[in-house]
Amino acid sequence: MNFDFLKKAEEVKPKLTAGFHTVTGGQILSEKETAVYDFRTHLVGYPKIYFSSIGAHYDAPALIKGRFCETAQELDEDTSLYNGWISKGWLQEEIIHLDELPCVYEFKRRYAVRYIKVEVIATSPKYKLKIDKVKIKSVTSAPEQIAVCGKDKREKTIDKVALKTLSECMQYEFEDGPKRDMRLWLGDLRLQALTNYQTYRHNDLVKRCLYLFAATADDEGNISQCVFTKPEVAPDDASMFDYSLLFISTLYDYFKETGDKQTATDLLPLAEKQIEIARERFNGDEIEDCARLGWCFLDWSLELNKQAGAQAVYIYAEKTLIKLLKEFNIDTSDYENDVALKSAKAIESFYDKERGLFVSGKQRQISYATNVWYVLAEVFNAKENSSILNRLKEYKDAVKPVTPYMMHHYVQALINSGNACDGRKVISNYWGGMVDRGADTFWELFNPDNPDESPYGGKAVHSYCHAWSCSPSYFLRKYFAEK
Ligand code: RAM
Repeated sequence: MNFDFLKKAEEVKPKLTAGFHTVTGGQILSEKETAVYDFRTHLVGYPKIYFSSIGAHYDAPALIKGRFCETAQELDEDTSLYNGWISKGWLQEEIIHLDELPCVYEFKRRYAVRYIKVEVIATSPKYKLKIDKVKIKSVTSAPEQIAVCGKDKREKTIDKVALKTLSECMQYEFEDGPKRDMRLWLGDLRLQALTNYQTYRHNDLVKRCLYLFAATADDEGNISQCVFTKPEVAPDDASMFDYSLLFISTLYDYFKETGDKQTATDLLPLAEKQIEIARERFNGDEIEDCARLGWCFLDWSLELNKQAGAQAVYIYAEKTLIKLLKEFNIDTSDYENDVALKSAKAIESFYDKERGLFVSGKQRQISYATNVWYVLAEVFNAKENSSILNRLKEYKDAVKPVTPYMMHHYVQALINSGNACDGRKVISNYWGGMVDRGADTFWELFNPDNPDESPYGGKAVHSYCHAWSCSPSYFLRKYFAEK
């Protein structure tokens, strides 16, 4: 642990501000009956329920199940059927005893919630349970809400939902999702930071997160994929090829936004280290093809081959490192030679001339993820990149994005290659598709072609307020603001 960096992270730890929300009750419930309380918007915070009894003096504890749902669809889900590989521990539900009535039951856990469903498992024949009211104390480190933007009602709604998504994920760190995993992930941070610069401008929170990743890098300089902060700051024991490299871009973006030379100087050596570490995954100038789930992220599609895309992220990150080093007048010739070699090899190994698309792995798989990252890496010029994206759209068997994270990169690739109008349409169709389905905040996963898709083996653990989906607010302000 680098304690100097940890100290710098803690120095800018934010304070949370609280909001108070109440839904009035009055429902009288017998065994097996349920009541649902709707807070009319998504909240992150601590619920409490005011209970009393009706009838004779209570002669047995009441046994209650509370369920906390981010969306209306979740209310009808049978969570007992969930058997996926992500822990059931993330299910937002609790069974509690009420030994004394009346009482105010305060839930200890922080919940991401719009609806609270209360189910009475047991009372006794002598009494019924009354729910008088339900309250939530919400928390965030986002400053005051800011004005929405957009050219029409649909865009304004998308922006409002995106702003809400970001502010709900702004806690002591930029969390990936307040339901799950409630912690700092690098890929999510990068998009949150970009959106933050256009909106809340809570730049110290980005600084804190950069230092948390730097503080927890191991002795070789490996940056972890995510950082825990409770009970104390600690790295996850795994890294992902692309996320570690994107530390460089996150630092570069932060520096360009703030001009904070001290932070950039502190963290530059670690940024360089990410390229050095990533180079170990190359045979000559070609990246290895690894089968291990999670070695490189790109997207949550389980069929996605990551080989070619990983090389594109490497080129993208190395080019960003060159820009960062140039800001400090540091020699970049080694990196420039390397970028040229890796780009040439990528074209030789992964570019299918007949199809005019990049392919990945032994199966020569064509995907959005691979091609989008080559567009972002600017291995070809904008005109050719634009043609690649057009051909990709026509290629019906291409592996499609399943997360707003990948869709962010698709929109950025469209904008960078001169197709901003198409990018804007994607925002309207894709993020708007979630709004059409009732989203108060944007989701972790959304595949309009297969809404039930889950890489986790079940939707019960899905997060419906997920950091990496906040970037419409970045695009709408940075590229489409009405001037
Ligand atoms: C999910 C997390 C996070 C993401 C990783 C790769 O489980 O929620 O958002 O960055 O996967």
